[in-house]
Amino acid sequence: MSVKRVLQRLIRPGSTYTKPASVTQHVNPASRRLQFRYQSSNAGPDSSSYQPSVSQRHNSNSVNFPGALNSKFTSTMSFQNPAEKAAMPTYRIMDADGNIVDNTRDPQNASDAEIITWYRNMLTVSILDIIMFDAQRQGRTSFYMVSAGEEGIAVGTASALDAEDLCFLQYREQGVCLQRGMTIKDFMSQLFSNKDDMGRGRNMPVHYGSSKHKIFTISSPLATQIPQASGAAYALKMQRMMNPDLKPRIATCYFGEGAASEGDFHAALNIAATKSCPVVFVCRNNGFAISTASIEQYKGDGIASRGLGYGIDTIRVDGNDIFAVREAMIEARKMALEGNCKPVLIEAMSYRVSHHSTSDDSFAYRAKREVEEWKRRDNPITRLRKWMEKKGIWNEDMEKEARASIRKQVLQEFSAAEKMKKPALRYMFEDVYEEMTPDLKAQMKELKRLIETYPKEYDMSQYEDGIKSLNQ
Ligand SMILES: Cc1ncc(C[n+]2csc(CCOP(=O)(O)OP(=O)(O)O)c2C)c(N)n1
Ligand SMILES: [Mg+2]
Repeated sequence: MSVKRVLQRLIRPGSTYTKPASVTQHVNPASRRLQFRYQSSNAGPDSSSYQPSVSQRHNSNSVNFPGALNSKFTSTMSFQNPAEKAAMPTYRIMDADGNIVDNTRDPQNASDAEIITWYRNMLTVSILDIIMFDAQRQGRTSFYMVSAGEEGIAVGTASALDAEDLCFLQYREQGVCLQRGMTIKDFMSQLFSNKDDMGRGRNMPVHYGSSKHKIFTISSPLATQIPQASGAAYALKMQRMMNPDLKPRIATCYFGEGAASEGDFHAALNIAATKSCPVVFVCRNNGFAISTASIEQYKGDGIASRGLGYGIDTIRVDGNDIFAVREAMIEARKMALEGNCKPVLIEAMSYRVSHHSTSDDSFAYRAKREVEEWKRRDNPITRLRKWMEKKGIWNEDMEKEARASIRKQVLQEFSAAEKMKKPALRYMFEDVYEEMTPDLKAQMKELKRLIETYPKEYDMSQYEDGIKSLNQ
């Protein structure tokens, strides 16, 4: 289903169109006050945040122009230099050795069993990654992207979400899918584009989507998901305005620091801030956008500084610390839903240990030694493992058993998915529109004619229902 249709459905039923606010300028000669009055022709969900009047008082010591409120006048000329300001701190609960930094409190309000589930999910992602990367090298799949080093960000943030929250992903967030209940079979069906793939084989490998798990289908053009998430969050907010009995929900949006260079990122943050949308943006800052190191991509203080620039509550967290990431998301979700709602930005720091994708050889642009050092020094999986071992809820035998059983399950699903038929060819034409258009019907008929004319060129046995699926 197209995003437009999904959003239309989200907004229904009974939604009303909110006309944009108009701005009129009034000069009151008596008080010599310049006023900008914002009038909404239809008091929308943000009417409470409109400034009824913004005025510049005579002899005031601070600027009150409508474009910059409460800025103090100064007679010292000084250009603000961002390089002189301290970088935003990085929040962490647990250090690289698995020790709790602030041991005056329990790191999590979660049971041991839940923490073990997060650990197993991170492990599953990393084992799936190794097997699928090799499968691509053997020519058994066309493409794959691993999340090595970023499993903690995905699993930790997802563990703090409600099952009904909406998720907009980039592509390196398999951990979110797993934590939300997608199975290894679901992954394999998508990766092999077989008949059980929820996307019916229409997308590149790794571009997962699942309406059941409220995961919008991943799309390759970078950053498209960011304004979609702002829009969906706005729709969620409007839904609740029309029906306050509805459960509060947020949209979450994941993207890399490279995607944050796209115009869509800026438009999305601005609209989310000005319309007070309940969306939590999660930027995975892994240091690279394919071969472009972040140091070459921007001059500012990471992506977090941009959140502040848009008036958004922002936190930077240590992405290798699953406890910190989860806690930040719990708090961000709460903040996003409070009062009139608002967006929140989490910048989760990590290092992309892997190549960008199976199409990339990262040693062409970075030293192998640097990568090896990161692997050895810090990792979200080993960090949590060390913590669990110190707490006495994990040991070497459990590790061996977990790795062996996950590996076995992945391999079983791999070979089952690989043998399964491809989706019926008819799905190339169906679902593009609610009803198949005359053009699409003509194309489907033409495909059938071609296959019948050149039967040796097309192996129809691998497609569900063979050529029959193309009957009108
Ligand atoms: C609009 C657009 N431009 C370029 C690309 C090619 N491309 C795919 S991934 C990528 C790097 C993205 O980096 P980042 O957002 O940091 O995510 P990461 O891969 O590091 O997880 C680029 C440039 C694309 N898919 N879409
Ligand atoms: Mg990146």
